[in-house]
Amino acid sequence: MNYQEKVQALRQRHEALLQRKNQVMEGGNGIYEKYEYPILTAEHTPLEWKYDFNEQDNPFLMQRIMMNAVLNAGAIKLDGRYLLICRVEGADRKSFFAVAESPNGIDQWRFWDEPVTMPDTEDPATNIYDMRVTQHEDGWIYGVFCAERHDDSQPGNLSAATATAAIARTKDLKTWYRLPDLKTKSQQRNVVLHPEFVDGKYALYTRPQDGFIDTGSGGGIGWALVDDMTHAEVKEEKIIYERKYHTITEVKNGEGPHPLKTPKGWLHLAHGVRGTADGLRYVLYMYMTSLEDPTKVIAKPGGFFLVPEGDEYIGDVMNVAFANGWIKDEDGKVFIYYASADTRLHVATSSVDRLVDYCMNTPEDGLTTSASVETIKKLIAKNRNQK
Ligand code: M1P
Repeated sequence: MNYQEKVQALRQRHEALLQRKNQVMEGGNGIYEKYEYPILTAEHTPLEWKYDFNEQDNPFLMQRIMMNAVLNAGAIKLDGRYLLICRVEGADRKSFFAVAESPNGIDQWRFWDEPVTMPDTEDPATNIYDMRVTQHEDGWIYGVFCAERHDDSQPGNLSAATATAAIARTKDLKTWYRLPDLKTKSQQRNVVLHPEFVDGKYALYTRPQDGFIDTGSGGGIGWALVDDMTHAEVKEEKIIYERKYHTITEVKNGEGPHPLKTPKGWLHLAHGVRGTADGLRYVLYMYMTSLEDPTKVIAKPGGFFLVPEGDEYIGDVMNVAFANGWIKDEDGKVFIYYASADTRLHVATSSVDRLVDYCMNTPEDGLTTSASVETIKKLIAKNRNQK
């Protein structure tokens, strides 16, 4: 094959991947459907980001810049278009944001030509990732994401880092206006902007943490009201979803995307983390809060909602399911975008009615084996009465 033929073959393979249709996987749990293929991987990133197509400069047709992963995406439906603001990670370990678009929310995802140019603050971050996107009733689309910097208070420790909630806003996902980072007493990751004003203020879901990885003694999903997103400061923080011993949130938890408003309450997707002999296990879980008081949890289904399965276990960080984006369609269909093993992105589909039913009718975690057995026996007895 000559150079041009090699380029053509490369482009054809890439195009076939982008156009591949996705199918619902058989079986399932009735709560949501998973799909056969991941929706976005490093292989989906545009060839122009990776190859120099000048034959003189790149006679071996090598990738000049390699991509490692596409994961943890914020999501929004804008002017009828399904859009994901993905965390793309290069071979150099740096994450950046890039928008991918699909005509149906399921397949044929295609990245926009260029990654997002995110302006820095006067204290530039080393790495940025995991954007939660909120179309706020103030008219802006906000992106709240993690900005990671070296912790210069520990000069001898190359792994010492700090996590801060960074904020930017846009009208079109193309031009982003960076705002000052969120001011808080502790480090923060997994900060999410609620879509409506509450008592005339902006409301944030927070995740206070003592260190870069450890949430420390406190943790849990917090709630804070903020006067002004252009100088956002958390003065008071209240934990609305605590971590609990011997549950899926024992080590830490964090809000996923912003909650969806339903007639029965706010529907939340979050992640919970527990320790195992093999490291941390990240799973997704759900809960609901009251429309009148969004800090009041009104439904707390026990256990996990979605976990990595099969190939999803394997990747850069094993045993991780993570989600920071979902889209509710006009007909009530819900697209849940989750990443597996910090490596690739998937979609699962459900509906508002099914997710509310799941939250309202899944038994709570009784926190002991005896309670779990009693819960199972109650269901068995109920089923006996069906005969
Ligand atoms: O590696 C799993 C996840 O770890 C972090 O999440 P958390 O702050 O809850 O520990 C984040 O770095 C996230 O990006 C990552 O997927």
